Amino acid sequence: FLSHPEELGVVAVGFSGGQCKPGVDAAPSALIESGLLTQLRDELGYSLHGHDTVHLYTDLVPESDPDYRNMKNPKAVSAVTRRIADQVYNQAKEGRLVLTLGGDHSIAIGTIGGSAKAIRERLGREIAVIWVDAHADINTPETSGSGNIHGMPVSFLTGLAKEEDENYFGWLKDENRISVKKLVYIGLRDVDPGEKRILRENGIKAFSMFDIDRYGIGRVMEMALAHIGTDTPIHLSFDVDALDPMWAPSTGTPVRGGLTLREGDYICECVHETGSLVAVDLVEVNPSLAPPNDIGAHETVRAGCSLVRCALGESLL
Ligand code: NNH
Ligand code: MN
Ligand code: MN
Ligand code: MN
Repeated sequence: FLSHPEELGVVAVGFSGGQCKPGVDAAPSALIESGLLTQLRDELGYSLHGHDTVHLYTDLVPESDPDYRNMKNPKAVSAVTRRIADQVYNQAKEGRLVLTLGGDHSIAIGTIGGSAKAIRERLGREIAVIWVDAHADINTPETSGSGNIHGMPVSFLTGLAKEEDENYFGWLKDENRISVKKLVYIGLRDVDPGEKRILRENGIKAFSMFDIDRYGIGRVMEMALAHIGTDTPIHLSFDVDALDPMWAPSTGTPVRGGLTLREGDYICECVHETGSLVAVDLVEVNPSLAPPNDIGAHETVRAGCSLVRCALGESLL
């Protein structure tokens, strides 16, 4: 699905407005400083585009941003994700693979919105999304208990949450949206009651940690990819909190009982192996949440780098 599979469009997004803990904005710099992009270039042979800037989008954050339909920082998240959608779209329309380094998971409104539109225009195809996360991030503004938009991106992207006003995600059009039928979750273990109802009522495919324990990650990946169907462009959105806090402690909402690093890497390797990957997000690394020393931050950044390298083909012999 890529006309230039060896070219990587990089979008480094230092944005934290989709949740309340500062620090997740520092993740792209931390990942880059630990050598991720140099490895992708020198060891995996990608030529990089757009990698010189870490975008902080401070110019897009309004002075006053009151809650709207229970959402926190709604104007800021809407404006920033709208800009990200353009950036990802511009890279994807060139036929490049797109890597976005977040930032909190609200940014997926932009990354998936942008790649869905580009792949539609370029190939006339709908993308599938593999969402790897401890959480389902499919609250509507009304079902959300927290009001944090990083818990809502999937509801806006699937059209389950609707809004007309351009300042509050009304800029999202059908061309940016994805189908609930082409969405697969892996790693879930902390799903809100309202989200469980949404998953059930819409027949959304989800592999929780229970399924991974029952079938093993090998079978789960077979089933997940079979659900999507071969020959479908894939956008992989990986929330580092899918990993067990043992491997990724430095994240805003760690949940015990998660994936091992090796299981996370395996998911990424399987997605790479399909040859259908068009975009990858790595989100929710927060280097400032690292008790009691910064070993946790270092380990989390290292785990994030490993996931990205696996998705981009490092394990191929
Ligand atoms: N479901 C909760 C909410 O809506 C938590 C979401 N937190 C995440 N999602 N880190 O990945 O706020
Ligand atoms: Mn080329
Ligand atoms: Mn998430
Ligand atoms: Mn999560």
